[in-house]
Amino acid sequence: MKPAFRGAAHSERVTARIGLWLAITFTGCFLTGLLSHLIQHPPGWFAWPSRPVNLYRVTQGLHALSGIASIPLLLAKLWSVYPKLFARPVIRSLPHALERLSILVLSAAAFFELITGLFNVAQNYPWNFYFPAVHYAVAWIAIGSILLHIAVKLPILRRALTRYDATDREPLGGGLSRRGFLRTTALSAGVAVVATAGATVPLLRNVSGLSWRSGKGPQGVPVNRTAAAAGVLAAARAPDWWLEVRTPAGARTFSLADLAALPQTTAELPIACVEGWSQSATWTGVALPDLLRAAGSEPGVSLRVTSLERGGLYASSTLPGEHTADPNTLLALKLGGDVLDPDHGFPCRIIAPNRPGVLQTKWVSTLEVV
Ligand SMILES: Nc1nc2c(c(=O)[nH]1)N[C@H]1C(S)=C(S)[C@@H](COP(=O)(O)O)O[C@H]1N2
Ligand SMILES: [Mo]
Repeated sequence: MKPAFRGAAHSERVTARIGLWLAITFTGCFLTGLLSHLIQHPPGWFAWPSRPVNLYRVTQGLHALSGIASIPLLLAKLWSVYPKLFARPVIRSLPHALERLSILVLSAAAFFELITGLFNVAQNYPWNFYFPAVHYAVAWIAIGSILLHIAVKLPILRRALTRYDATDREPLGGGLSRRGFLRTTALSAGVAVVATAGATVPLLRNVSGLSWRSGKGPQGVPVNRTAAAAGVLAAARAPDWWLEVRTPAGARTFSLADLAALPQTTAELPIACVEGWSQSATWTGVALPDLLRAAGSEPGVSLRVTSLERGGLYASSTLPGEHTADPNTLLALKLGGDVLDPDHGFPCRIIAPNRPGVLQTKWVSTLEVV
């Protein structure tokens, strides 16, 4: 046998330990991803509260960071078992063949999820399929094959994780002990997380070399899609812009001056992008309950929000009753005390507590009770 294959990395005990860590990060990533999916495509039985204000910010931050931590862990796990992947004969029996096939599916699905997620976080959209739909579908394949894999490996897991073994500390072929390899793996995962966490954890902003766009952008807040890219600059600046609010009581229109004349509410609220970055800011505008009353409706109704933007994936959203009843859900006119920058949604944009960024519709033109 080649000496490298006897190295510390390739013992059953190391594989099982890293497997356990991966199971934890993957499960966390799956559950937070599932939650994000439910919030964006809520089935009838599902309701997402508007408080605590920062809850989605935390769950989606965990989604991106547990995914990032999983990348070095998955690579270490594959390195740990890779001699086995080249064992001969390739197929020993039918169960053995099925097990190998399931590992192939598992690795492919896991890599697909981590890599597409990473590209999405980096805001590169090199694909021509609709990322969230595919990322969501493959997540079920990944989690299903992981559960199957754990069930098959349970006897090995029990053996490898429960028994104390003094040789874990001894240097093996390659000079590293099993413990040493595990420590290096954990450290890589930790560095990957700290290097990117500044995108959502304010305290880490200055140490996260790789954190993508925190604090950058007009008015100190990152921009996801600019007014120019959305093709709304002219319509947003049109002097005869008005907002239309359609309720069962009829349609009412509000000019920018009408909106400014309504009671104004100021709230500290985050934009929490599905990509994992988030940032709090001070927003001022008309609280949705006030606006609904001014338009002749009661708060607590579902509202369809439509943007001036034509045809973008995020050009409209639905605000559920929990949010239209919340006095901190704003049709924002100001950011940090100044009129909204066109890139942040001038003349007005939705900013609601505890919501994914994709649903914080910018350049609003119509609100309709549904
Ligand atoms: N009309 C419209 N609204 C939109 C978007 C968009 O592309 N079009 N992007 C959304 C996304 S994905 C995010 S994260 C937030 C970002 O808001 P910001 O650019 O003001 O930071 O706006 C949301 N509102
Ligand atoms: Mo976003």
